[in-house]
Amino acid sequence: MSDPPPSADAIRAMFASAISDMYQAEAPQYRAMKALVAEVNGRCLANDPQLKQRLLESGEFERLDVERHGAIRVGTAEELSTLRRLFAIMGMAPVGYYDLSIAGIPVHSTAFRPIGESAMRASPFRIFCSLLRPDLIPDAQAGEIAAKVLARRDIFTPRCRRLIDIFETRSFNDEEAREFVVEAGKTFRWSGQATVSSAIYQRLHSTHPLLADIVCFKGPHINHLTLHALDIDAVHAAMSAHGMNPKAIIEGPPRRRCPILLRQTSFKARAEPVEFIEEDGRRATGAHAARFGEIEQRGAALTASGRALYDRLLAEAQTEVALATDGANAHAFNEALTRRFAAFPDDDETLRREKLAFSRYSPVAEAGAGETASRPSIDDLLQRGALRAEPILYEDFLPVSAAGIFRSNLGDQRAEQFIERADRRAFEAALGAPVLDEFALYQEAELRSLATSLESLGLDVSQPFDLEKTQ
Ligand code: OOG
Ligand code: NI
Repeated sequence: MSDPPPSADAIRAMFASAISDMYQAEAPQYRAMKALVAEVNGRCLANDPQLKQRLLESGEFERLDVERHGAIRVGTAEELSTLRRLFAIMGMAPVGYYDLSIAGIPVHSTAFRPIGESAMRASPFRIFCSLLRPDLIPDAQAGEIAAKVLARRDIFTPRCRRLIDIFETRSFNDEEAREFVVEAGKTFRWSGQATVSSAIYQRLHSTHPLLADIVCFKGPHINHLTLHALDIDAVHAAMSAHGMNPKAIIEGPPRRRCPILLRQTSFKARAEPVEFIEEDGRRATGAHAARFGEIEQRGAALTASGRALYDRLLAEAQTEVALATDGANAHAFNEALTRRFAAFPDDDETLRREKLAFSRYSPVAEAGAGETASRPSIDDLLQRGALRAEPILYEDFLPVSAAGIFRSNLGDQRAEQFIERADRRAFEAALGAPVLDEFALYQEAELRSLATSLESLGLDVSQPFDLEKTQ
């Protein structure tokens, strides 16, 4: 009898760990940040025994120092669609379409991520993946140079391509899975060796810094990894003292009692030495800033109406205080943000009842359903203690936040040009598949948890429960 093939979850966990080791070796500042996050997380746990208990129960405790995501940027449709096939091997599907043109950044993106609670528990690693949009490059000649340089490279090793082909006909054995992790990892490593001359680099960099980062190197190096901070404000505040240059603000909602969506911040990318190959074959040294480290803290997934409220309040805060590119007025911005978000309910029960956030329901066995002469409502069951609701965690990203992360790490000092030009169809054509709708995933998870709960309480769910009436 042969062993069962390694699961997608197991391959993803192996890959995440290999990428973490690789990036820590490549970027010492990231390693230092990882130590700082561990120290602050340790302090949070020591100060709050209940928090530790909750993390132990949810299985989160053991994976606390495991990276939540990383990010890469690619140049062509072929690179993106091959990545889709590569990530599929690790159970990572493209979820969401992010339009970064809203902030004058010439890419659009998706997140390759595991689907479902148990996969997320097994290994929460995601890759935020952006594709260059030549149509948003204002300088046609620079666009042509970029296309020519990109056409010359293959970001995958021949063996990696072969393994992807094999996987599409049958599953891997253990040895192939291990080999795949090594070969796939090579696509994402850093090489200080540019593939172009300093003149071409300068030409592309002055058109847009992102263009140089995407085009001038052998492949889509990891540009950051992201750790889970139990207290993101505390880590952010401690960064400077530990020799890191933090972003001025934490992107996302303000600090709240009941966290929603995603808060994230980073230390800024530092220039590192690179070597160019000049036209005459000589080497020239230069510098390139692209790689940084990020922390995140997640909260409840919002429904479409919750999200609309979030987007509105954030836009209002941004209108009230336009954040300076150097972040000098961060304090005023944070105050405006907090003021605006006072309008966002800050307790789980209101978020649930007003359908601003998605909930996961679970039955309380001891309570039972009680006498159920008439069909009880969800609210009845919750009140009676037969049913429990907790927020579903947001597992995706936020375009405005992502744009803020991009901008502060590109050294992009230009004023934002708002030219909203989403093109999801072009992105999906390049990807070779539709992206999944994150709202539909959360909705499904909510409904499934409710159906399972009602069933285990012995309530009749053969007819669909009237959600409108009962919530
Ligand atoms: C990606 C920035 C977006 C996030 O966490 O929102 C991102 C990039 O800089 O390539 O990773
Ligand atoms: Ni990120």
